[in-house]
Amino acid sequence: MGPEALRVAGLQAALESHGLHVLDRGNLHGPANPWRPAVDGYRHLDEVVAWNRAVHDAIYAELQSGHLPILLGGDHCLAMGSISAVARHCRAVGKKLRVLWLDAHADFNTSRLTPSGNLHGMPVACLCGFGPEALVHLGGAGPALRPDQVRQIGIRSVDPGEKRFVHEQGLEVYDMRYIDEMGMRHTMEQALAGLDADTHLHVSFDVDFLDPDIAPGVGTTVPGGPTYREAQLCMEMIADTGRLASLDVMELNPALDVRNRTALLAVDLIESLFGKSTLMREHQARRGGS
Ligand code: Z70
Ligand code: MN
Ligand code: MN
Ligand code: MN
Repeated sequence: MGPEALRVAGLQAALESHGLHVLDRGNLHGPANPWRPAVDGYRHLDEVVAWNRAVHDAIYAELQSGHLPILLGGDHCLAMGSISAVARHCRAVGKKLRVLWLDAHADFNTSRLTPSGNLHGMPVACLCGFGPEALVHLGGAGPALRPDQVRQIGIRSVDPGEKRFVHEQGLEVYDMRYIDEMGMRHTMEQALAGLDADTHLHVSFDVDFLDPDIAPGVGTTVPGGPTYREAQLCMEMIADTGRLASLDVMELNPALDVRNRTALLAVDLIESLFGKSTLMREHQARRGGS
C-alpha cells in the first residue's frame, strides 16, 4: 500500500511542478507474504529473492535508458534489488557509487546475528556480501558494495551483534548522537564529502529515519529521529550536490498512518531532494546573500 499512498499524496504532480518528466511504471508483482517463521535465520527467503529479482530488473532497465529510478516500497529488503542494479550500472559505465542510507536502523544483520530473521534488517549486509548467495549475487558479479561506499545517517536502533559487525566492517555511521552534537549541516557535509562528477549518488530513504512525531506511518517507529527542519536540510544538501541518480523510498505503511500525513511529508521531502529550494537560493544569491 506504500506506493499507492505516495501516488495519492501527489508525488508525480509534485515532481512535475518542478519541471521534471515523470513516468509511473506501475506496480511490480511477486509472491504474497506467507507469514511463516524463520528458516535457517531467514524469513521468507524465496519470496524476498523473487521480489528482489523483479526490482533489480526494473531498476536496471531504467538506468540503461538513462532515467533516474525511484523505487517506492515496500519493505527495505527491496533495496537489495535496487542497489545491486545501481552497482551493476556503475560498473558498466565506469562510475563511482556512493550510497546514503537514511534510517533509524543499520540494517546490517546476518542470519547468525538477527533477532527476527527479517530480511529488511539485513539489506546493507547482503549488499556488502554477507548474506545468502541468491541475494549477494542479484546484480551478477559478486557483492554490490564495499562498506566504504556507504554512509548511514539517523541511526538509533542497532542490535548488539549487529553493532559489533558494523564496527568490524568499518561502516561510516552518523547516528543521532552525532547529529545532536554536530548538527545536520556538519553531518551532511561529512557524508557528502568527496563526491565528484564521476559519482553516482544513491539515496535509500527508510521513512522510519524521521521522528515518529512527524512520521507515524511506518511499521517500526523509533523515537528521537530527525525533526522536520533537520530532514529538510538533509534533503536540500543532497540536492545541492547535483549527483542524485537513484532513490528508494521505503517502509511507508499507510495502515499505520494518520490521514496520509506521512506520505504527504515524504512527498514534501522528495521535492526538496529534487531541488525545490534551488530557485529560492538563486534568488538570494542575486541579492548578494550566501
Ligand atoms: C531489527 C531486526 C528493521 C525495520 C529494519 C529491526 C530491523 N534490527 N526494522 N527496518 N522496520 O530485526 O533486524
Ligand atoms: Mn519492513
Ligand atoms: Mn531500513
Ligand atoms: Mn528502519
